[in-house]
Amino acid sequence: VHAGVTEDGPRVALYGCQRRTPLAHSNQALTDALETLAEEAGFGGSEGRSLAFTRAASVLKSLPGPLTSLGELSPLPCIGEHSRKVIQEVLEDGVSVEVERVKLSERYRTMKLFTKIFGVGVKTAIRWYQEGLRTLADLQERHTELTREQQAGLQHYTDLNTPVERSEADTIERLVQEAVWQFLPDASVMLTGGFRRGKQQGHDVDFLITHPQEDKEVGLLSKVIRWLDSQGFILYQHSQRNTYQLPGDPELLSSGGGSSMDRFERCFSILRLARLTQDKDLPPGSGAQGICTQGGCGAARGWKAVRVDLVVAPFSQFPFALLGWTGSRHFERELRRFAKHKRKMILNSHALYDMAQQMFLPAASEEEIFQHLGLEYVPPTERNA
Ligand code: DCP
Ligand code: MG
Repeated sequence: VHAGVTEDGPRVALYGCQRRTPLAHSNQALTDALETLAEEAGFGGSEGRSLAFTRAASVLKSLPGPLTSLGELSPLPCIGEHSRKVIQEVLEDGVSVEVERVKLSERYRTMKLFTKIFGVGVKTAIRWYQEGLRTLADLQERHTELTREQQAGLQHYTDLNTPVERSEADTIERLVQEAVWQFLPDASVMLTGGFRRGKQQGHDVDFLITHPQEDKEVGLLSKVIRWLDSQGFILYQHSQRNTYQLPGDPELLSSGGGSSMDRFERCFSILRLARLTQDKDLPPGSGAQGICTQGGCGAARGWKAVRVDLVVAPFSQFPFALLGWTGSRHFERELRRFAKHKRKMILNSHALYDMAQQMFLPAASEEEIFQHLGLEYVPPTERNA
C-alpha cells in the first residue's frame, strides 16, 4: 500500500518499507528541521525521541507533493505532537526557533564536528565533549589516546568530509573490479549503499563482492587488499574475518533481528584516489586549512582520500547482504521492524528466519525476500526512507 491520494488527503502506510520514497521529494525544509532534532536527540542519548523525529521526517519524504497546511497531517502516521509543532513553525515562519537554537548550540556544533571524524561514534564524541574538548586541535593534542582509525580520520578530515561524487565512485568500482578479477574472474562486484539508491554524492563508497560458486570467495579479500596496497592505493585499512555460520547460527536468533551490524568478512578502508577535477576547481583553502598535516592536503597533492567499504558475502546470503547494504538506514530499520512485528520473522543481512515455521527462508533475489515478507517490491531508488 503505497502513498496515494484519498478524500482525506494523502494516505501513507505505517512502515517505511511499505512506502516508496524517492531521493528528491517536496518537503525538504520540513525534513531537514525534523532530522536536525533527531540528530540532536541522538547526541543527547535519547534514542526513542531521535527515532520519533526520524519517523516523522520519513513519512513527509514519501508524500507526493508539498505539505501546505497542518490539516494535511491528520491522516498521516508517526507525526507526534512535538514534530507537529515544528512542522507548524516551519510552515508559518519558514524556520523553527527550536531548530535554529539547536544548530547554534555549542554541544550540537561540537558533536557534529567530532562525529564527522572516521572512527568516532556518538558515545566517544559525548565523552570528549564532557571532558571539555571542543576543537580538532584539542584532539590533536591527545593524539596518542586516539585509536589508529581515529588518527587516520583526523589526518584525512577535510578529504573525508568532502562528498564523494558519483564519477569518483565509478572510478573506484573499476579499480576494485580490476583487483578482484585478477584473482577471481567470475566474481561480481556491486556498488551498494546510497549510490545504488541513486544518490549522486555519498560519504563513502560501499561494495559487495560475491562468487556464484560458494566458498570460492574465501581468502579473496586479503589478496585484493594486498594488491591495492602494493599499488599504493591504501592509506588505511582494517579488515575483519567472517564470523557467521549458517544455517542455524544461534546468533541470528539471539540478536532478535534488531542488530544492524552484520558479520561478513569486510574491510573498512581509506583509499587514495587521483583527483578527477583540477585544483583550480576546488574551493579556496580546501587544501591549506583543516587538519591534514602530512605534506599538505589531498587537494594540493592531486589526490583525495576516500572511504571505501568492501564486504564479501557467500552467494547464498548475497540477496540478504544486498538488501541490507542498500539502505537507507531507516528503510533497513523499518524492514526489520516490519518482519518482526507483522510477520514474526527475523531479517538481517545474512538470512530471513520464520519463527512460526522455525525455518530459514532462502532467497535468490531481493524480490524473493520482499515476497517472503508479503511486501510489495520497492526498487532501490525508492528506498530513500
Ligand atoms: N547499514 C545499516 N546499518 C549499519 C551500517 C550500514 O543498515 N549500521 C546499511 C544501510 C546503509 C548502507 O548499509 O544505507 C551503507 O551505509 P552507509 O553508512 O555508507 O550509508 P549510505 O551509503 O546510505 O549513505 P552515504 O551516502 O552517507 O554513504
Ligand atoms: Mg555509503
